Amino acid sequence: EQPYQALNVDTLAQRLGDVEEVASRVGGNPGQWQIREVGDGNLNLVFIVSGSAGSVVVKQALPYVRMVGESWPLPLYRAHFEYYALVRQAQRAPGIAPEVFYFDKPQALIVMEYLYPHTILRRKLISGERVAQLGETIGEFCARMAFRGSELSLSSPEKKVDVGLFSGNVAIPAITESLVFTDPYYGAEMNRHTPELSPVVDELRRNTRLKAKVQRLLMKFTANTETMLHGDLHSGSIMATESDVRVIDPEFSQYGPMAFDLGMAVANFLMAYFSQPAHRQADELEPYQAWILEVIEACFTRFDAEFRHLWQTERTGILFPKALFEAQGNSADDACDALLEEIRLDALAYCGIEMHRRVLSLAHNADFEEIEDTALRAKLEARNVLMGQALIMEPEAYSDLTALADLARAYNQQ
Ligand code: SR1
Ligand code: MG
Repeated sequence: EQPYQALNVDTLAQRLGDVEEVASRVGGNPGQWQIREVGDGNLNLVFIVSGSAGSVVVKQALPYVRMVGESWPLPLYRAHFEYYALVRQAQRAPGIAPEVFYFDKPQALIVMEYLYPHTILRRKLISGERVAQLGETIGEFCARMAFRGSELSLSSPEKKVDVGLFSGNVAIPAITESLVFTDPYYGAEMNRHTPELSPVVDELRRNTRLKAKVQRLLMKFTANTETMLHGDLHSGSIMATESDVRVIDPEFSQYGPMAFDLGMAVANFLMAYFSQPAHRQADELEPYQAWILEVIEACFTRFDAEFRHLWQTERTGILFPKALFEAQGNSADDACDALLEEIRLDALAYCGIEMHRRVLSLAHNADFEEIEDTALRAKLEARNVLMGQALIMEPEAYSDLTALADLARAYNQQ
């Protein structure tokens, strides 16, 4: 077994050229493969490798956080949790995650399907492109993963063994615990924000009730192992064409609350919404923002519909067993509705937290980051921060989807 070595465009063909699972898909002489490093994420190396038979993606973990450098070490073992997550996603929500062709644990690398002509959803939203069935696909994906990774579906031993397996992944959840849930709400060292946003940030950080609510949500996030999460379902973890939607990059996968992925995805749609005035001409702005609100509504609606469907057709786990409710002819539909309402409220609160961290903590979103006029950026970020705060403080007021869209429209006018 070779010791770990980070790949580069010069060494990749020699390292992977005789791996049958790779060579057969790329084809031809490895010496003639075209290799590009395309990683623009925060953590890893990503290569596209092309030959006479086709292309694959090679993703390799680095032993440190790429966006910060070697001063922030990060264990390579995260790659095998990403691999486990991809395998589970393929089973629980077929056709959405990229197919895995090869995994090398010591080298922390995964060779997988090259998605083409898909591009990163965030870039599409910034440039005003529409994607058919976007909200529906993401809502359905979240519902399938939430339901089928839980003890509503899995047997108790299977679920517990999997929770045990994923509990070995300690470094990655720690990033989310600090960067997402804690840093935005105080002057943490790695934080940054647009200077003109300071008055809004100061006010937010004085809100003790808000901070307490966020910490309660963090408690839920760390202690609740309801289901296997994607863990980082932002618009950079979604690739799409105008008619196909795929979810990539589950390296933040862990067991956690059912509402988390849904909330994070919706937050990223809302950030796309609030940043649009900087990216669209006046005549395109209103219809495009209206489309994003439709995506959010579709996402929540499809999540509920798919979850209800699975509740009725696939409830084989220890939770809400059919015999318990149906022996006397009762149905458990009310229990499902109550659970969905709880998930909706938590998703809205997690959504608010993700809206905050992307403008206040370390890892920002291009949606706002690429707005060069900092005064305009701060104005749009303020709308986003204030809506996020409302969602955390009072999710019950916005669980109705019309109220949620009205709230976004109201902040968009401020
Ligand atoms: C140090 S990692 C920063 C962020 O990048 C990842 O994509 C996650 O969103 C993480 O919070
Ligand atoms: Mg990522």
